[in-house]
This record gives sequence, structure tokens and C-alpha cells, in this order.
Amino acid sequence: MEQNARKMSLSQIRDLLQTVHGVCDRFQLVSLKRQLEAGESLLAQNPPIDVAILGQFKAGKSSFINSLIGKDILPVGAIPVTTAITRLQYGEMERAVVRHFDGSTTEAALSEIADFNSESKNPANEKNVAVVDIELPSLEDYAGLRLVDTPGLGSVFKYHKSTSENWLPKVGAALLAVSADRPLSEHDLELIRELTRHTPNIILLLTKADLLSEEQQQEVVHFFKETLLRELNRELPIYLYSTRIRTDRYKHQVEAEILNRLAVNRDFEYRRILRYKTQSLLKSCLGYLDIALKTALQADQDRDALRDQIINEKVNETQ
Ligand SMILES: Nc1nc2c(ncn2[C@@H]2O[C@H](COP(=O)(O)OP(=O)(O)O)[C@@H](O)[C@H]2O)c(=O)[nH]1
Ligand SMILES: [Mg+2]
Repeated sequence: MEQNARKMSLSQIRDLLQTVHGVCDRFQLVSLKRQLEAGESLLAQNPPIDVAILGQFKAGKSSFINSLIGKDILPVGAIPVTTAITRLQYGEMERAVVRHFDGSTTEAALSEIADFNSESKNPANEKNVAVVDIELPSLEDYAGLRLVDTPGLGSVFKYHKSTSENWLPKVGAALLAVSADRPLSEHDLELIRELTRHTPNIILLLTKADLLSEEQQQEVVHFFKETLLRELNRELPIYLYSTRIRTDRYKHQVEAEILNRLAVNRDFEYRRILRYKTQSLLKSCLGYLDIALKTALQADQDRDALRDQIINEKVNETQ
């Protein structure tokens, strides 16, 4: 898919998205709506690349981001905590803006953001928070990227799952956090399959590496590789992380090999991601059209068969 996509120019992408938009309207393909909107707004706005941390609840996603930015800004905890998508990006001054579903915004101090994105202080997202945007001067090296913390999947809070899933079409690069004590579930594989529709950048992050000995870490990494090959026929980069031990070493590797690489090649990555999304959307759209065509042909055949049957019966009656 990527090889053909490399040839697509931005104006070709615009044309393709317009065509897909027309097809979606005409055939009411509502299931492609979010994907289409994500592609269109990516093309129109050229926003920062969203580097999302995804995965099961309590995998250590929020802790990982806090550790990367060197500040305990995001709420973490032993029970499912994160309720709303939270984006962190470079800004000249520290600030947080809460965006509500009705389009209104609230300015908040960084120390107050748990009031909006944690389950205990904003239960069932009763404050209707669509997204919390945080700006930090310390993210200057990664200007052009946006770190995205997401509510965990698989918890008793079903809307955490839908919040993250609905957001998925926007993903630029995905870091799938898998905790060392719960290595790779069917849910994780399902998420990788879904992510494959939205981004060419999927990276596995084995969190809480401190819970394993070095030998066990190797074993788990080996298990990940084998499972991905067997189940998805894919290889994905795998990184280890711990907020407890050897954090500097893990952090340096993630910064150098993931974040810096994306930040330095930001414009190239932006186009690559946009092309990938367009190509994927096109593929889904053609898939739907193919089904619609087959259904229509089948209906034609059924009608012809019925007509033949009626004619035969009439012929038999007159004989
Ligand atoms: N042992 C260990 N525990 C961690 C690590 N990172 C996070 N945790 C713990 O895992 C729990 C869930 O963390 P959190 O960041 O809220 O997970 P999230 O739901 O994926 O955002 C918390 O109790 C953290 O203290 C780590 O590197 N090692
Ligand atoms: Mg969290």
C-alpha cells in the first residue's frame, strides 16, 4: 500500500478525498465518516503529528508521558484514571485549555487538569470534555509533534474505550503500551489491526519493564515478535520502558529513535501519514462499493430467476 501511496501528490490526495466524500454521501457510508473527517482536517490544517499512547487501562500510559516530560502533570493511579483525550505540545508558556463538546473552552492551571481528565473528578465525563490541550515550553525539541494521552481500553468504563476508539482515525504515530505483567492480549492485537487502517507508524512499548528480570524481558520481547508474526504477519519495533529503574536509559532511546526521528522529518512524516490514511480510506471505500455492487448484481439475478420462474409457470399453465 505504501509504495503506491508514495507517488500521490497533495493535490491528488485532495481530489481522492473529495471523490471518497462524494461516494460516502451518495451511498451513506456513515462508518467511514470519522476516517474521512480525519483525513480532510489533516490535509486542511497541517496540524502537529499526533503521537498517541494507546493500550489497556493501567498499562502505564499517563506515567510514561509524565516521565518523558519530566513532570507529574497527568493523573495516574491504580484504578482506571484517564477519562479524556489529553494532548501535550510545545508552547511558549505553560497553559492548559479544556475543549468541550459544545465548542466552548475553559482555561485551566496545569495543577487543575485532573478536574477535567480524571475519572474521580470528572466522573463519566459529566463536564463534557472533548479534549484537554496542554502547552509546555519544555517540548520545544518536539515542536511539530503532539503527545496524546488516551483513556485506557478494556476497563469497566465502556466510554473510555469508545473515547479512544473514536479518536483513532486522527492518530499520526501510535505507541501501544503493553504492561510487562500482562503481555499482549487479543485486545492489543485487535487494536493493532485497527491502527493498521490509520497509520504506518505503530510501535510497541513494553511498560513496567522493572517487573521483569533482564532474561524475562528478552523472553517477553521474543514472545511479542513471534505472536505478531503468527497473528498479524508483521514485525513492529519494540521498546522497553520503566518509570522506576533505568528510566534515563529507556527515555533516551525513546527520544532519540522515536520522537526526534519524527520531529526532524516532520514534513516528510506528515505527507507519509496523510497518504497512508488516504490510501486506506480509498481501500475501505472500494470495499464497500464492491459489496454494494455484488448485492445489486445478486438482486438482479434473483429478479431474473423469479421472472423465468413466472414465465415457466405461465407456459405450463397454458399447455
Ligand atoms: N512497576 C511499575 N509500575 C508503573 C510503571 N509505570 C506506571 N506504573 C504504575 O501503573 C499504574 C497505572 O499507571 P497509569 O499511568 O495511570 O496507567 P494508564 O491507565 O495506562 O494511564 C500506576 O499505579 C503506576 O504507578 C512502571 O514503569 N513500573
Ligand atoms: Mg492514564
